[in-house]
Amino acid sequence: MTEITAPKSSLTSGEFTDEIREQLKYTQGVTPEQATAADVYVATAAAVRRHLVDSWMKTQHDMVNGDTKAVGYLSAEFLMGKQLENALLNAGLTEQFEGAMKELGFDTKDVIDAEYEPGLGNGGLGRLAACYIDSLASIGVPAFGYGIRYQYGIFKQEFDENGKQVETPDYWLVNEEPWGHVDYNRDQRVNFGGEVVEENGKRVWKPAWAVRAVPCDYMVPGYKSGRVNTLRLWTAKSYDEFDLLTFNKSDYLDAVIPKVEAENISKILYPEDSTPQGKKLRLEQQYFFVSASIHDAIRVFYPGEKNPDLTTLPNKIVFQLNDTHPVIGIPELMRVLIDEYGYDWDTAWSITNKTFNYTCHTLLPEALEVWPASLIGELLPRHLEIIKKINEQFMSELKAKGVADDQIERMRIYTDGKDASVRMAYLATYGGSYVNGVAELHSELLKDVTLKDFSSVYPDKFTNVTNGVTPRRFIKLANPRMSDLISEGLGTDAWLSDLEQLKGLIPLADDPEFVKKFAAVKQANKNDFAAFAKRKYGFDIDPNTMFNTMIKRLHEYKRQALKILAVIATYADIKSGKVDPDTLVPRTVFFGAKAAPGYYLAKQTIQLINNVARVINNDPATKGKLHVYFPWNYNIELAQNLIPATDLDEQISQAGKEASGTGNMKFALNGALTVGTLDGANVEIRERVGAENFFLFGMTEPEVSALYAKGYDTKGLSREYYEKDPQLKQAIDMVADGTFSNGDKDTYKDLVNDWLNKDYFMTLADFRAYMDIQAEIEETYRDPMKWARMAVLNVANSGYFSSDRSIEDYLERIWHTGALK
Ligand code: 8GP
Repeated sequence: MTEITAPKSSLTSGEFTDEIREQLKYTQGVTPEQATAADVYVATAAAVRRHLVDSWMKTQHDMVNGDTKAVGYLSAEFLMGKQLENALLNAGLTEQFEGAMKELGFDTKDVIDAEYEPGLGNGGLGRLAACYIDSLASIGVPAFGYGIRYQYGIFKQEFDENGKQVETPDYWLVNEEPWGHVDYNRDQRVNFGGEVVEENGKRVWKPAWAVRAVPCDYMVPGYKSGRVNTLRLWTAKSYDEFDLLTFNKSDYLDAVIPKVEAENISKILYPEDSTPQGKKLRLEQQYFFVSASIHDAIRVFYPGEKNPDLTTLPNKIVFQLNDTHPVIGIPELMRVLIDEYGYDWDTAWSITNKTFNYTCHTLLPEALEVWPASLIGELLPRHLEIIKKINEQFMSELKAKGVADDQIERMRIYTDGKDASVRMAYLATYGGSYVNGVAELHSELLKDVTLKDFSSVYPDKFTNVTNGVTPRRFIKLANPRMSDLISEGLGTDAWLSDLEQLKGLIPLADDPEFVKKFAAVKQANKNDFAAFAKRKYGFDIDPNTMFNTMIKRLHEYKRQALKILAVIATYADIKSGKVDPDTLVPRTVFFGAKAAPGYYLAKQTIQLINNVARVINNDPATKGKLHVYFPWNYNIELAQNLIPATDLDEQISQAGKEASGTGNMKFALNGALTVGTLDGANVEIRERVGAENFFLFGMTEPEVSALYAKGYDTKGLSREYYEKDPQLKQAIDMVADGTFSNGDKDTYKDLVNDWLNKDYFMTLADFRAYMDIQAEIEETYRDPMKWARMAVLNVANSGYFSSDRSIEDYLERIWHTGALK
């Protein structure tokens, strides 16, 4: 860990107030009396940025002039969350801010709330990127996050009167956005289309059109490191405002078409999670940001050099490919080195191979991007040639290594024939130095299943880095009460940059006074959440019930369906009198989830959950005993409010499907107990917090595989589970009979059909085990001290899941670099 302990700034509140006043005057043009909370937010952001500028410039200077290799984190998504509080914390200005707000007569909360949350990511993959750039800066490693400044982030989710998801565009730039600095002078030209011709014995790309990539820079301040890195997000601009000839013919709309088409590239984030969309625009986006970033890195590290020695590039920067989205960077760097700088193929290959590494974030084979060769050929003809040549080299290399012909065929990066295509995960695996999965189980499955052919030939390429989350945002900011209690318990707040120090809390789990305080913190957080939910959603939540939360993207493999079927089963038991509601632990179940707009069964599940909530919440029979709430538009803000208030969190994916999960880590670190399967990082969380402090249920990955082998999904075996288990049957029958659709039997028929005839993710097969574990959960919850003790032990033993540790692992296993001196 870094030893630099920089700001607490010596600035006084009064001085900070003056700086904010100055910004109000000169940037906003308002007096403090005229200012709204939104004005004060913008002015404060500008004032904070000023405090970061010197460290930012120094970090850039040291990065270029020192001998520490930088990290270029290439990611199509950065799900940053609101910036103000985080920037204040990392700049050491939190207290000054509080003082300034008092002086100016503003509520800090109103000012923080005025920020519009940017949603430039879909879920786990994008949020992980945000945690990683926070940790890189906090450890003091020079780094660039490179991505796209989408004009529209992940869609806003609303529910209509039938409980269906409705998507509306998320125009996050409606108001002033004070964090980004648009740098028109450091733009890059990105070419597309055209053809490749032979000139003087060389292949020369003659592109048909070009887009101007303009960077917008965001400072990424480290926590107490004195370092500030850069998140550089590219915007697509047209080189032509409009076509004068067409305009003169009075066809204004046609005249702006080229501009609109060029600028479309950074218009919207693809709202897919874990499934790729084979869209041309998506490939354009990928190439756009990767090409601009590679050229940018060369500009930064070889300033002003006409003939840079790019054989030193791997000593200057290492590029991490965040999933397959930026993999076109491999042929792009080859092209740049060969076509633009005149290197021979082998030298270019050696540089490229050393510069790139690839992180895979999925186990769903359909999520590994495969691009039609024809599309690559149309947009990037020179790259297609290079990819074919890489493939030839690869095939020969495999042959020389004695790999069997059928295996070589299976490993093709470029597949010939009518439907010729390019497998981006294979290109990344061969083209870079290392491949990592994001949790131990995931990395094992990558080696043994998904990329087995590759790991058998290149075993040393494969490694694991278990994900992590930043404790600054997800403990300190999200859960200030618990943070204070931890600091009180440990006698220091140094744990915020060395999270394993939480282990010091282990003895306190046996100190009843501490455990009581811990329980009181949870209760206070629940009270706060109830108030927040009332304000924001109009919900009337009873904070004296167990808060049971499932928040994540909606996907069949994550099995929100299992949770809602269990809720329905309990409801049915209450209604039929089988269960006396007074014997149940009163429970409030929360869901938060967006479904990809084109994902039909996921959207049906949302509709079902909303209607189960409507029916149950309005039924006097379950009043005070069982309630369901589905706050819409799940985002980072909701996560930061709900996670600290949760007693029990759900990590119930089918074993072998969730690559890692990071929500599971945030919950454990905030003192929620987990009910979960042996999947993704759950395995490691359980190992660390102790089996006795984790509610495990369900099939293991080998059991899942065995059940597939029996034909579970192909022979309709799920129906047997339905027939055999009256409680399950009852729950599914209620979905089918219109109980949750005002009597209409068709509303959920596709969902029900799927459960009974296919159920690929084995919801029905795991239902009984899931219901059985509930008894244990309830019994434990009835003993508040026991529950709180287990929660303390979850917090104490989860320090490993800091993203600082993940970054240390990347540094050691993959990047081979470190902090700036
Ligand atoms: C997600 C995984 O589903 C999740 O388990 C993991 O915690 C997270 O990445 C961060 O590693 N994966 C994706 O979002 C993903 O694979 N997205 C691309 C395929 C579109």
